[in-house]
Amino acid sequence: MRHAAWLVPIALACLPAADAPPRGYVCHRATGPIAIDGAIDEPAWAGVPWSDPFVDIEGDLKPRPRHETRVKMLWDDEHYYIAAKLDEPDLRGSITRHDAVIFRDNDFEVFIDPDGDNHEYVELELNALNTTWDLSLKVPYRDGGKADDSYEIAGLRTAVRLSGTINRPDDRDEGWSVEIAIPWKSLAPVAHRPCPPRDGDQWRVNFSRVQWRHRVEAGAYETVPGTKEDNWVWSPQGVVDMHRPERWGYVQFTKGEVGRVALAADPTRDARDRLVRVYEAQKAFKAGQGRWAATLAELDIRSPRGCPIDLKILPGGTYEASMVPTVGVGQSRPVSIGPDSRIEVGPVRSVPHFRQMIDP
Ligand SMILES: *[C@@H]1O[C@H](CO)[C@@H](O)[C@H](O)[C@H]1NC(C)=O
Ligand SMILES: CC(=O)N[C@H]1CO[C@H](CO)[C@@H](O)[C@@H]1O
Repeated sequence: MRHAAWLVPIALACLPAADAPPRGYVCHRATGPIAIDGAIDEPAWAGVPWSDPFVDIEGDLKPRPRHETRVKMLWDDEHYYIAAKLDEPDLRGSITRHDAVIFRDNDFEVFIDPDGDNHEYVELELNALNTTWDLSLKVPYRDGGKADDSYEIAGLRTAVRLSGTINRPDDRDEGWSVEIAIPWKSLAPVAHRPCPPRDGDQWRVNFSRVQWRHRVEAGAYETVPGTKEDNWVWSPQGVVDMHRPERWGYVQFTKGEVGRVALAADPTRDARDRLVRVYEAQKAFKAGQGRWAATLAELDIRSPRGCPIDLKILPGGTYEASMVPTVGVGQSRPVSIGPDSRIEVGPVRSVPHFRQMIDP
């Protein structure tokens, strides 16, 4: 029996998968100048909401972070501004060489994938000494990507303001704050979309804070040997891996006033979630069977009602999984993924006929 609802001649989104949505933030225009000095005290920041507090990278599976972290963002024609406030009773830092592996210290990290395709993204890490590491990746590590440390965010400005004393274990500190200005010009070559963004554009972004367990030896902080770092993040990844851009948050750039603009739901999100599952299942299947699965059944994945996932083995032995995330008459954009996890969103196309329902 077909449900009558499927005959309503309007576009219906497919039943979403159960994944928790990534975080979102509406990024407003700066209403005045921002001095990059680490103090988040300009009038332009005042009315701007803080993000949700950071959570463990694995999400609800893990306890809440010991110290709070939040970010704010703004933009203008020249820059993307990021401010962060990190509560921290024990300010410490040791790395002073630019482009060193900063997360060996406690740090703050920014990840930006402008076009949300999982490829070509930019990362910035800095510690409480304001030492930076900027890098870019063409492809995530999981797909064989390598960090390009020679990448420099041209014109980047960063500053750190300490509330307390650094590397002094005999007192209790309050924390550190960070201000960052990233020129749009520096991102334009990797953005593959308008940069600065247009009113309403959404970019995929995440923030992370690495925090090590420490002890005090001979009056100095040191990391407790054999301990792993904590990763506290804005948009939880579900696993200890920041390099899964599909789990990063949505930053929506707006020219509207604070409080008047709602975060728009990404109409491709459900398709993205489902296709990433196909990609992950294919990876596991290939590791076990030495070949890509040719059908969803082999992967034990079902299409959602009304929105078939199309899985094809391509000449050359790779695969493509794709989906048009709309049923009924309407406008939609086909979304696809392949073995390198790159997500492609095709041009808007109308969906003139009722799709045949796929009853699993
Ligand atoms: C931080 O580092 C940047 C770039 O190296 C420098 O221009 C800035 O003055 C530093 N300032 C503070 C306050 O951290
Ligand atoms: C937890 C995690 O994925 N951390 C990564 C942060 O980014 C650096 C640089 O790309 C990686 O080396 C870390 O593994």
